[in-house]
Order: sequence, then C-alpha cells, then structure tokens
Amino acid sequence: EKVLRFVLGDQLSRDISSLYEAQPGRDVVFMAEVMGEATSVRHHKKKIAFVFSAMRHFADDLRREGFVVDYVQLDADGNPGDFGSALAAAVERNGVGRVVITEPSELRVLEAAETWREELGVDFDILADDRFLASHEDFVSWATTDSGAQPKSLRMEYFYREMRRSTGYLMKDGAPVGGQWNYDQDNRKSLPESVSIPVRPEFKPDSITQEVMALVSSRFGDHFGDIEPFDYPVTRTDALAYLDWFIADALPGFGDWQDAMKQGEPLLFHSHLSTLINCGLLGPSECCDRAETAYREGEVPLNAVEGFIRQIIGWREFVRGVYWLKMPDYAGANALAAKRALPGFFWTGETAMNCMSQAICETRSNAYAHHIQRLMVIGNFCLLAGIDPRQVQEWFLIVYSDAYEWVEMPNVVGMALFADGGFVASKPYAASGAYINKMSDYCASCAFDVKQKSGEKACPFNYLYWNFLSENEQVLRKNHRMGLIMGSLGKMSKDRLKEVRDDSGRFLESQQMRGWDNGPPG
Ligand code: FAD
Ligand code: DLZ
Ligand code: SF4
Repeated sequence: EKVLRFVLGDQLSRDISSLYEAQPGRDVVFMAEVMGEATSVRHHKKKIAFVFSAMRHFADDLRREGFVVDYVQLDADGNPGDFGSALAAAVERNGVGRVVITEPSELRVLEAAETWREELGVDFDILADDRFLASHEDFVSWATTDSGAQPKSLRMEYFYREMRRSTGYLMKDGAPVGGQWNYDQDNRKSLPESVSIPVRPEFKPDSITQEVMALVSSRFGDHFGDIEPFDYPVTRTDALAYLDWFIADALPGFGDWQDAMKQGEPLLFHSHLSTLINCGLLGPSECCDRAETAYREGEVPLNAVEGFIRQIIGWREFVRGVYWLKMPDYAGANALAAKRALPGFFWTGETAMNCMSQAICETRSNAYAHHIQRLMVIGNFCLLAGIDPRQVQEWFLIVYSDAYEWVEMPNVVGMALFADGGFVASKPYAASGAYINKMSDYCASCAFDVKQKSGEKACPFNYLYWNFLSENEQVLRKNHRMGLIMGSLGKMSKDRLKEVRDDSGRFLESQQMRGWDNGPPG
C-alpha cells in the first residue's frame, strides 16, 4: 500500500522513524513550507532561511535516492498556508490511504497531528521520535516515583549519570572514566588574551539557498534579524564536514573556556551544533560518538569531552523530558510573578549596557549566542528586571536558529527565569556585574562602571541584583542554597537598601526600559 510520509522541518534525518519502512518506488514523502509555521512566532530571517534551505536540500537528497517527494514551496500556487490543509490536499493529490509521521517535537504541532489523525479519514500513524536517547517512558520512569507522583524538583546531574550508564559514554567497568562524573569545575576559566580562537568554516550559499534567501527577504523582510551573511551548513554532507571541523579544532578547548565571553567573538570554542542537531541534519549520538573517539585517540582532554557529552546526553535530553512532563502548564509558569514588558532594546540592541548590546547585536546578525550569553547576560537581565516569562519565551523562540519550543521553554522558564520555582534549577542564576566582568572583556568598553555599586554610572546589574533578592525575599528565603546571600541581604542597612531600590526604580522606569509598543518589530 502506498504511504504518504510527512516529514517536518525539524525532522530532516534519513534515519527518522517515519522513513524506516519507506520504499522509494511505492511511497511519497511529503514536505511543506507553510506561512502558519513561519509566522507561528515571527522567526528570525536567518532561521527561516536555514529551515527552508535544509528542507529543500533534504528533499533533493531523497529524490537522488529514488523517492518521489511531494514538496510544497512557500510561494507555490494554492499553498494553503497551514500544515493541516496542506496535508489534506496532499492525501487527495497522491491518492493514499495511509499517512505516517514521526511525533512532532512541540505540543502545539503534536495536538494538530492528533486532529489530522481524527479528521483525515485515512490510516494515520504517529511514531515515536527515537532520535532522542531517552524515550518519553524512560524519562517519566526516571522522574516520577513508583506511584507515579512527580517530585518537587529534578536535578539534571542525576539524570545525566543514568544516561552515562545506559549509553556507556565515557564509562569503564561500570564507573565514569577518570573517576568523576562531572569536570565542570575545570570549565570556568576566563579567557586570556594569548588564546587564539579557532576559525569556523563558512558554507557559501548555493543556488537553492540563494533562492530561499530571496524568498525570505521578500516575504519576511520585516522579521527580526539579518539574513546576510548566510554561512550555515544546510546539507547532511556539509553538516558532517562541520562536525569534523568542530571535533578537530574547537572541541579540545571547549571545556576550559566554556563559560568565557569575548567582545567580537560570538562562537569561541562552542560547537554551534544545536541548529544542526535540532533540525535533524546531525544525530546527537553521532556527535557524541565522534567526540568520544577523539578523546580515546588522545586528541581531546577529558574535561572537554565530558562537558560536551553532558550538554547533549544530559541537558538536551533532560530539558526535552521536562517539557513533556510539565506541558501544558509549564508555558504559563511564573513563580516570581514577573510582569514587566520586554524592553524595546531587545529588538534593536540599543542600550548602554555593553554586555547586553553585544549579545543582542550578535543574535541579530547570527541567530546565535552561546550559552553563557543566553543564561548569564540576557537571561540574567530578564530575571533581575522581572520581565514577564511569556514575553521572554517568545523572544528566545524567535531569535535563535536552534529554537524550538521543547528546548527553548525549559531553558527560559526553568533555567534562566526560575519561573518554575526551582523544578529545574536549584537556585536562580542571578548574578551581579562582577560575574560578567570576570568571565568577559565587555565591561572595559561599557558606559557603566562595573565597580560602582550605586548611582547613575553604576553597572545596572549591581543594584538590580540586590533589588531582585529584596523583591523576591519571601520566595528565596526558603531556598537553602540562597541562605548565605539572603543573610547578607538581611544585614544590609536601611539606607543601603533604599539606595538599591532608588537606583533600580530609576533604571527600570527609564526610557530605555520601555516595551516595544507594537510587540515584536514589523
Ligand atoms: P555548545 O556549547 O557547543 O553545546 C553543545 C550542545 O549541547 C549544543 O549544541 C546543544 O545541542 C546541547 N546543549 C547545551 N546546553 C544545552 C541546554 N541547556 N539545553 C539543551 N541543549 C543543550 N538550546 C537550543 O538548542 N535551543 C534553544 O532554543 C535554546 N534556548 C535557550 C534559552 C536560554 C535562556 C538558555 C539559557 C539556553 C538555551 N539553549 C537552547 C541551550 C544552549 O544555550 C544552546 O543549546 C547552545 O548555546 C547552542 O550553542 P552550541 O551548539 O554552540 O552549544
Ligand atoms: C521552524 C519552521 C519553520 C519556520 N517553517 C516550517 C515550515 O514551513 N514547514 C515545516 O515543516 N517546518 C517548519 N519549521 C519547523 C517546525 O516549526 C517544526 O518542525 C515543528 O514546530 C515541530 O514541532
Ligand atoms: Fe554589562 Fe555592567 Fe559590564 Fe556594562 S559594566 S558590560 S552593563 S556587566
């Protein structure tokens, strides 16, 4: 029986479950660029261009294998603009009685797929996405008690150890290689001037990418972000070449400088693999396999390979588990009752805070910022300033090329904003300017003075930090990991606390903190 195999834009893997039993002479692979998806939030131009170009190249690879691919381009006549209608038309057009899809990665699209299954009037299979190393069942059985109850909090570190055991990565005779599970204490070095940063290969847009870029410029010209220059790998072959480059040139330094930030260096030793893994061009296991092989061949130190593998089999799998465990309520979590509007400068980068300006401007150019910029600069600012988690989530989902709700939401809600009340993070990732100054060279070129604690010239992170602790004292006092710092807050003189509040009030009410009147730009 002829089967229509629907492949979504983040399912571009030849070994995806929807293609397991695919037969080139018999089946049709269906893919669609739809307006509803491209504008479900107003995605960064580079992100849309990347997804469409990778989709078109994936379709061509399948055609070369002999598949018939029914591919609906965004500007095709009669493109109905949403997945459901496009799929219904494709079922009709191809005369099939059966549709197979791998479960969508986001709840919104999974729920839509369940409606199609009800309404299309054909056999309809939604298969598990086994590109993840932990199944939903694995995660739930790890996360819940025998009676099925959910605990108050989950810690990634324990999940990660289970993952190390079940995958066998960096294990020897049932124990972690080197004797420790985690070498993070070696991975917090600030970057000395003398270290040279590896030069990332660039992938020139081919004719398919150029066509997509023109389409995106004309149809989504008013979305946030720069489309040029575009240098992402968009094919499986280029993605593999890029992975090889990362393992050889950047992974060796990945551990030591993982938390460092440097002006004008968006990537440092980070992999930029999230975009490729999340859309399916690379598998999480193949990235870890290569990293482990490089370690075993003596080319990469243990702290680097352990850190990298932990991000992938630990954090990445963990946040996916949390998303499915906690949705749909997670989307609205707001444990600290934060309600300030997202400031307009998140869309322009125009702020005197140099760290924020650098991180936002790099995001606008590259649809990328590395983890510490996301967590300890932008996320930290949103936490301290009490920005509404919904608005922060939308921003993060729009601006990064690796952003899909399943991974963006737990990182924003749980990690950056403590909006889940500590389900994911044992304490808020709140920091004053001293942390940013230690880990970066941003402060040297900033209009504010990171050493000053109060007054117009003082680094806003300094007073906002104490203001945050004071405003959320009731909640944070209960957190034993905050004991020491809440003790210091308690000892603060009334005059000093008033100064903190006055400085924060002046800053938070200032013109630059005004929200964007009409939501995201455009
Ligand atoms: P590297 O530093 O090279 O890390 C290697 C890989 O580990 C990444 O490619 C990624 O696959 C994985 N990884 C590392 N940290 C995480 C994490 N916390 N969660 C999930 N995977 C992780 N990641 C996304 O993929 N999409 C998002 O939308 C996203 N939003 C984020 C929002 C906030 C507020 C924060 C704090 C983090 C977010 N992250 C997100 C996680 C992380 O910042 C990115 O995965 C990482 O910066 C991607 O760059 P890289 O590939 O160079 O990562
Ligand atoms: C991100 C994205 C965009 C911008 N456009 C499309 C699209 O037109 N067609 C498509 O199949 N996928 C797209 N994607 C990726 C989807 O958002 C992603 O596959 C779903 O959200 C999965 O839940
Ligand atoms: Fe950021 Fe403060 Fe440093 Fe300026 S002084 S770069 S605002 S941390």
